[in-house]
Amino acid sequence: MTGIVPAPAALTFLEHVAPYRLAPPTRIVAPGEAHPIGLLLATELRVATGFDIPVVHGDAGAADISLVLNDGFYAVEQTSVESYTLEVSHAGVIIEARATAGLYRGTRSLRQLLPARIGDDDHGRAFGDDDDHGGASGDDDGLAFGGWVAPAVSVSDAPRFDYRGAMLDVVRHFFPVEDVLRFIDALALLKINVLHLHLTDDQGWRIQIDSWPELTGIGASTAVGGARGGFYSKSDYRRIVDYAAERFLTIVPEIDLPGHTNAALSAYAELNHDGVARSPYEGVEVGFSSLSAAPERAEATDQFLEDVLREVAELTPGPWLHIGGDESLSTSKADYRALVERITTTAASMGKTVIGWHEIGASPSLPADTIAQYWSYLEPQGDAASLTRSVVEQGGQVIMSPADVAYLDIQHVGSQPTPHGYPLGLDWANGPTSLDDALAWEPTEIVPGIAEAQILGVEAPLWTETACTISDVEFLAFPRIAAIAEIGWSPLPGAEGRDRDGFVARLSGLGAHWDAAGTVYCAVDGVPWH
Ligand code: TNX
Repeated sequence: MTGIVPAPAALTFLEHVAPYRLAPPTRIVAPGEAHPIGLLLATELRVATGFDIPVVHGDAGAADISLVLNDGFYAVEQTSVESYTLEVSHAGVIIEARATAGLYRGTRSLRQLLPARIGDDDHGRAFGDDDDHGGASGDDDGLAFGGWVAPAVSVSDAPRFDYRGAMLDVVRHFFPVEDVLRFIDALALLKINVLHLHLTDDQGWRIQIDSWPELTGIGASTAVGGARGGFYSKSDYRRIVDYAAERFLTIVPEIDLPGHTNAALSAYAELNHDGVARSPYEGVEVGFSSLSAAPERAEATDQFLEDVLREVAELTPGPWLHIGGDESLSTSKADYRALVERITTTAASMGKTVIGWHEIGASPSLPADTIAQYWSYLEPQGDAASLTRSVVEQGGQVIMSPADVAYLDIQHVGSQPTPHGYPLGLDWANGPTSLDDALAWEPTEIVPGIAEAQILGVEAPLWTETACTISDVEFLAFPRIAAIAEIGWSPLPGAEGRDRDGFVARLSGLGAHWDAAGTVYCAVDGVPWH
């Protein structure tokens, strides 16, 4: 079925209106600030169609795709910069928004309304003699399969939450820049607007820091199980940030502190409480490493925090800096509080809003606007709820990542053994996690006392202890991340609950897009995949 994931706030199929047909002399009309988005869309549409699709500044003509920026425009009476309307008919396509972010989101909806093969960049596979794929650039002028047709629709759309994230752990296994860019494209199709990169942990340090060169010199060489290490140079990292920004995603860098720091502790002896450098670590245990709160280490530790957080903030045009704070199980409570205060104060002094895993609520002196990332279960475990509330009571907000439904690294239900011989993923967090689990939760119903206004958004983290390649990452992420995107973007469900059947039907259409784009996904039961 043709449809859009995540479900738009309002969508009407115009049954009595003829569909849109993308064919020469279609142009993209994108004046002013809309122009880069027009260029990006044209680049995508040219690949599979082979059409020229010029991008022009002037006025829209018949059958053009028109991107209209309009300051005074509000879709569905929302103020979000991501809101947009999309009108598709035989007369052309008009995407209108008050900001460039909204225009870009509108192009993602258009992509999903067009035939899936619009995302196929592999001409050899798609346009060879394989009948199933018959194609655009053969002797049939590209229309043998019915053409590049999109149904006539009227969409008026805006997100429910401002923050809709995915997290990729690039430490336990390292993923080169090209892999990350590929992942960003797949996230953008789902209107995900944040990619949180977990850049440091016990097993590796993945971001160049000029003033502490051994962080990568020594700390980047390892990964889980002896896999190849690696790190992003500053120019690598800027490429990721820029590529994401063009697609209206913000990169949130995470430097995990004060625990999960064995890689730093192996690179610099002076950060250790006993002044002795730790050995590199390639296992998957957590909770054994910590920065030192001892007075004799204060000078080195404070310099480290200042330099690292400054250099990372300088690479970060976005508003957020994630300082970790999770599972500091070998840090005493008093030391944890003291260290988190120093870490968050330093991060905030870089002009950034601090994000930390919900444990940071143990600190009573968090900077204004600090954000807790909740990672306990739908049924909060231990003191997770009170720690999260503590952050909110100090004036902060919450990102919801309940591990039993939003963690992408947990095994899929019924997933088949992989070529590695084991089902991918971990099995804690009440796993395996089904697609229904990922869809059937409501962010406001988890932590008592935390309501819509205190929730910045949702995020689906993907830890990579078992994910060795980007195909493994994609297999774990898709399709469950589409459910998280739906929760983050689509309107609060009414009394009858979320439209599960509609989601499944739309997801089956999206699967065809993933097939065409070569995005790996787990063909979970219960979805009529093509
Ligand atoms: C817990 S959840 C962690 C990570 C692990 C993950 C495995 C959280 C904030 N920390 O260090 O990779 O479990 O699922």
